[in-house]
Amino acid sequence: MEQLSFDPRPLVDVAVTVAKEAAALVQRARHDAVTAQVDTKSTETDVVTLADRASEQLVRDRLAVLRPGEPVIGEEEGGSAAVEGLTWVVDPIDGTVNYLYGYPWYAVSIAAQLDGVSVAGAVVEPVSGRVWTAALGHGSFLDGNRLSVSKATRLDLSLIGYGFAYRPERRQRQATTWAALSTRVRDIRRAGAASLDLCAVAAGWLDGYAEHALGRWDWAAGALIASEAGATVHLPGTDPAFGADATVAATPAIATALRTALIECGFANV
Ligand code: LIP
Repeated sequence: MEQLSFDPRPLVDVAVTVAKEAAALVQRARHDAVTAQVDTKSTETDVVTLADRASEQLVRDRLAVLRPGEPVIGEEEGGSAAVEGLTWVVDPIDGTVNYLYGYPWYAVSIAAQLDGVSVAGAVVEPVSGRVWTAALGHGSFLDGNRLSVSKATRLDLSLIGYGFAYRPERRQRQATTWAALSTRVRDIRRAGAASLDLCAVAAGWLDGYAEHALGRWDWAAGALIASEAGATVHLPGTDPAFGADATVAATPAIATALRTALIECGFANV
């Protein structure tokens, strides 16, 4: 993308304001949301809670006031597939299974994209209150502190985040890659919230991360936060060698080695 003709930082302020409100709702609603009927999506294990829907509605309502007329794509209600112009991309709870269990790695993720490219984003964790942000060309931050990726230089000493799709047949293939990769790195983490896994790369809590089949809402804010912290990031559809729908982020010094290892471990074929 060419240089932006506007300052994207005010969009970050909007994303933070709305994501904090949604995160507060998500946390208040947790007991009722997980004891009430939980619906399922692609499989019986792919859940959506009342709080996912309430959080997305809150975000849509608030954006309609703060940024009237701008389209919103959200995980639960969908939205225009067109991504031209300025569009808000919302995951009302990323890590819904973690939320269901009270495992604290979940977040509200809101990004602004221009013509499909993330220009501003916020990821807010309801449990810890951590606020991760980035604006294109202006760096990324955790609670206002500038982020920078890890200094890892060796893949065999790197900690790599990974993820699984919900469908068992695809998960089986992903597990094969996981097993092969596990012998070539320090260790692998599957923490269950893609937006936060990407933030973890930004903070140097992970040296790299790879997953297939994310929705746009899963990566829109986190991938910007990772790349603004210095990560090498491949978004779905940008590297055919990874297959059609892979998201990969890594600290630059291990990015080539991770790419090679993923390909050799069959990542492209999952
Ligand atoms: C989830 C991700 C998770 C990934 C799942 C799913 P949800 O998002 O963040 O890490 O592995 O496939 O997409 O459904 O909790 O918003």
